[in-house]
Amino acid sequence: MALYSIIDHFIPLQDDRLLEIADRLDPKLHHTQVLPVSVCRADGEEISPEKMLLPEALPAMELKHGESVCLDFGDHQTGYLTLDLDFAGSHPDAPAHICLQFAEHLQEFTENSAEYKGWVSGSWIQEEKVHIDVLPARLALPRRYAFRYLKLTVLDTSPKYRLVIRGAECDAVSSADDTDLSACAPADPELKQIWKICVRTLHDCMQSVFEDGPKRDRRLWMGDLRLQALANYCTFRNLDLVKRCLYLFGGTRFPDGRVSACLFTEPRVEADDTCMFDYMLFYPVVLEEYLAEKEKEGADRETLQDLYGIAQQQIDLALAQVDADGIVHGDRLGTVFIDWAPGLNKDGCAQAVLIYAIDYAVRLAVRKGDKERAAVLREKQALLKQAARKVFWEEKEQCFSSGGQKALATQVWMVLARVASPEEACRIFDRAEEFNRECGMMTPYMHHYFVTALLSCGRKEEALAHIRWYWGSMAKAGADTCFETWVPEDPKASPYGGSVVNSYCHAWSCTPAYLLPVWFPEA
Ligand code: RAM
Repeated sequence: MALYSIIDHFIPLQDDRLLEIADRLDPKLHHTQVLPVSVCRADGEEISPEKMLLPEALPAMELKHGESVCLDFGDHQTGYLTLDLDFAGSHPDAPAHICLQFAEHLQEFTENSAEYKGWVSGSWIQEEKVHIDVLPARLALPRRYAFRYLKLTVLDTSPKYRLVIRGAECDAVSSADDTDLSACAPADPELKQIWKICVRTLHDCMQSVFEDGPKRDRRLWMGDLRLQALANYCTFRNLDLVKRCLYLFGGTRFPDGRVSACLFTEPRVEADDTCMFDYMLFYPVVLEEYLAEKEKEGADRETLQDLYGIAQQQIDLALAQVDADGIVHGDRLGTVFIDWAPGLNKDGCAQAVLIYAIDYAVRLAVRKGDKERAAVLREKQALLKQAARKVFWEEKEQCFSSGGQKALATQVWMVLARVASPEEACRIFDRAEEFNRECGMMTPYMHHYFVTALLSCGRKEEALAHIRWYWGSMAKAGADTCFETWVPEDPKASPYGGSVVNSYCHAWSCTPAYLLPVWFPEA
């Protein structure tokens, strides 16, 4: 189901002072030159690691009409490609027409982009057709790509010559500095592999903002930012990048003050005309977590001063949607994300996210010395909890149900919001499988919250087992970086109507880089 809104003549509210501060925090990008580590012919055959040869073999692979090669750059890269092209045979009497396909995961080469008819634009598919009129040529592609593999197919040359690739390089970019990596990898080999792909994911998504994915949508989303910031605190510790993102979200908002679900930074900073109830509520969460982290290096009163009002406003705007019965009903919720699981009823989750976000707004109020606000919020939160209990708790069934559905996501968010007592919460997860069958989870984003809900009721072993199983199955499926959506029993699942637009390096999926060091330092 499409999840965006289109508002005619949308003019975001703009705060130039906040945007100037964000601009001053624009990070320097680090450049690394990456060469292919192996190559192989790929003429219609399946590409497999066993067929790969050393890159020195590349120039000898002269390509005629319809022939292809695949280059492997050794790991996931976010960057710019340059190719040195030449010819063998007679002087070229016609242009070389080539097709370049970039893949983060080999599975992408098995897709037919022409067949894609989903709701997310097919223009994200990383495929280019280029004419080269004069050879030899140095072809520097202007677009930034996210890839490990490159497939080059000759659509046509002429019978008089063959295309030769003398060299290829990627100018990989990231604002994360590997030398700043403060975290240590877990000793356990399986967890170490998971941690490694998570860190690589975050690294490749850290650009001038925390991008959701460098393949798609390449922009800053609030829900994603929350999880990226957590992983960043345990790895690259670029606190200024989190601060920049908070100022960006604060500096361009909906005219009524709501924080947008995502924003653009090019050609100028501008809020997207999509707002999501849960995402807007993560603003106070990210701000509070940033300030708590920053405190370890010395307090940041300025950021608190600048953004406190905006954070509290998100709660107030959400509270304004609460009905007399203490519930934010579906018709007043607007768009809610939570997860891509098809058919998920999100009403209960949304109510729970509001209760959860108030915890952070209270902490912000305490930090600010705003006792009155803290007291008001606590009161409101208690009412919201009571109402949630009344409407969503099924006494007989001892679980939560939303719109008649007992989805796992609803249990997770209600537990995180502490609408269930600790004993009830713990018992709920004895039946996780039952709720999963009723309506399961589709994204690593939601799986993260499942793991934290398990941890919140002391089910530590299960939380670790879940990380091993879920992220481990991604690693076994050949992930160099974490996938955007992942259903182990249905690897091609996509919320978009075709997995060809799925992102295979998506930062909201990298949270074991936070969960493992914080919760399992002994692992
Ligand atoms: C997807 C993006 C992003 C997510 C939104 C809700 O399109 O990939 O990561 O935050 O949906």
